Parts: sequence; C-alpha cells; structure tokens
Amino acid sequence: MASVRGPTPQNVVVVGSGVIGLTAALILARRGYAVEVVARNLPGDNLDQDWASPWAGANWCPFGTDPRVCRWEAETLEVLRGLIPTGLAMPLPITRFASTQAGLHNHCVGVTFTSVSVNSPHYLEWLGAQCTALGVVLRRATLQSLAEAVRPNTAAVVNATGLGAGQLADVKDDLVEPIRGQIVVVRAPVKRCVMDATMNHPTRSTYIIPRPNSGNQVICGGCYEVSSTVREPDPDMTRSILEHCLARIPELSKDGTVEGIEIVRECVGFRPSRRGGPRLEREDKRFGSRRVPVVHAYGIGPAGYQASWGMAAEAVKLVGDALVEGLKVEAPRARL
Ligand code: FLA
Repeated sequence: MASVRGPTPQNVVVVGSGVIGLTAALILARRGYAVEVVARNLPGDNLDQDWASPWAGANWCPFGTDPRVCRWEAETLEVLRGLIPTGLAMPLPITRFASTQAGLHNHCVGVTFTSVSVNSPHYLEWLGAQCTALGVVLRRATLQSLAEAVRPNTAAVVNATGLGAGQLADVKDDLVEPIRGQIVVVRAPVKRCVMDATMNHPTRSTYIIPRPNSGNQVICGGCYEVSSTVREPDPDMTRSILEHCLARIPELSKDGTVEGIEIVRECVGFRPSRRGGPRLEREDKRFGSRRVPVVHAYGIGPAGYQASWGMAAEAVKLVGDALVEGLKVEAPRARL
C-alpha cells in the first residue's frame, strides 16, 4: 500500500532566536508547520552581550545598497507600521543625513520622513508569545552543530544563528564577523530620531533612537567597529557619543551640557554581520543517512529588525519550495 503523507504538519527546526529566527518561526507556524526554536538565548534574556537582538535600536532607516536587503526592508516597513495600533511599534519622525564626507562637518543635507521603532526586548517577547500561541516550542540549548538539533522527523532546518554561524561545526562560515556597537541609553523627552551621515563610521556612527514603552529611554550611538570584540564600553567613546548626539538633539540634556544628560546605562553589542552581505540560501545537508534542506538566514548585520519580515518570509519560501520538491522526490510510486 503506497504510504500517503497525512495532514500531520511537517516539522521544521529554527536554530537561533534573534529577530530573524523568531520571525521565521512565526511565519512558519502561521503556515501550519510544527516548529521548534532551539537557541542559547530565549526572549527575556535581555542583557546577554552575545545575543545581538535585544541591544538593537530597532528603528527603520535603510542605509545599505544590497538590493535583496532593500527589498526585505520595504516589506518589513509595512508590517511594522501595521503594528503601530497595537502600541508595539511607535511612529517616529526621522531625519537621515546624507552619507557624504560633508556629514562629518555638519554641513550635509538630509531627508525627513516618518519611520517606526520598536522596543527590541519587548518585541522579541511579543514574537515569542505569538509563536508559542501557535504551538511553537522554544527550547533552550547551546549547540555545537546544526546536527544536534535535527531529529528523525525534522523535515527542514532554518539556520538563523547570526554570529553563531561562524562557530557551528557543520557551518563554519568564516565570512561572519561582528561589528561592535557601543551605545548610551539615556532618559529624555525626545520623540524624534536622527541618523547621521556617519552611520558606518567606525567611531562616529552618530544616531539617536527613542525607544517606545521604555519611560523615555533614548538610544544614543554609537560606533561601527568591524571585527572588534571588545566587550567593555569605552568611556571616551561614551563622551564622544553624547557630544555628537547632543549637537544633533539639544533636548537630550536638561541644561544643554553633556553632564545634564541622564544616563541609564552604557552598552556594547555585536551586530551579526557577514562580509559580502547576508546569506539566504538553501543547502541540502546530510545528517546521518538523511539529506535535510537547511535554509541559511544570517549575516544581516545592522539591519536585522528593519529587514526581518522580508528576510524571514524569503527563508520560509525556500523551506516550502524544498519540501514540495522533497514530496515529489519521495512521492510514493503506486504499487500495481
Ligand atoms: N541598527 C542600528 C545599529 O546597527 C542602527 O546600531 F539603527 F543604528 F543602524
């Protein structure tokens, strides 16, 4: 009797619980897959330095040129704007100064538009809750390889491990690199965002991003140090960040001075980047006697939140295409 694949949902494992992994898990669950997220960190682990997502400023302001990322960002903006009525996302007037050398001398032009920002730790918890409400299992585990997450009934894997993709024994992508970001979280009645022309300047990546639902917390950045793994905040950098941000938004300070700025905390995070750009592709990988489709979805660097829904949706499409192909390959032959 030919075996017929019943309506039982196909099992997909998502490795990694950053904004890309959780968004992919949610889209998969909404499509009816049985999803397990396996990750070292889970929503609620807000201040683990090695988990990039909770540190993000999490606004929407494209500054790259990769056409894939630009497409993902355009798709994501619509989703994030759709969350404004829930209070999870906040509309944000933003001025984005032109990426010109003049930007270093404050004589550059800029554009102003209405962006959006989310409170990244809250947003991750919301994604986690949306996932578990659809039966997604969030399992905490520190993996040395993707293989450790693959079970006999695993139909596909999404590798959303960020910087972990450089460490996993069966991935070992040496293009993966951290881009160190240092920020100062301050408290000030500021409800507008400025992204300076120096976005990817190593030491003067100046930006001010108010964080919704945070008691007037504002993310002041920053720096953009490729491959640096220095974990401690640099006090001189903190001073420089505050001076440059204050020059852009004076109302950050109670009295116009850097000393008049109420500092909540200084933080260092590591953007999960990849030389050459993000990796989004399917690899049919052998795990024991089976070949399982693995969709790699990592390396998004500074654009994680603003590209998340577009990148995750494309990853889910690759999963679906692989499983449909697999069904054709495995389709039972009628026995006469
Ligand atoms: N995503 C933030 C960062 O990478 C940025 O620091 F908005 F500042 F770009």
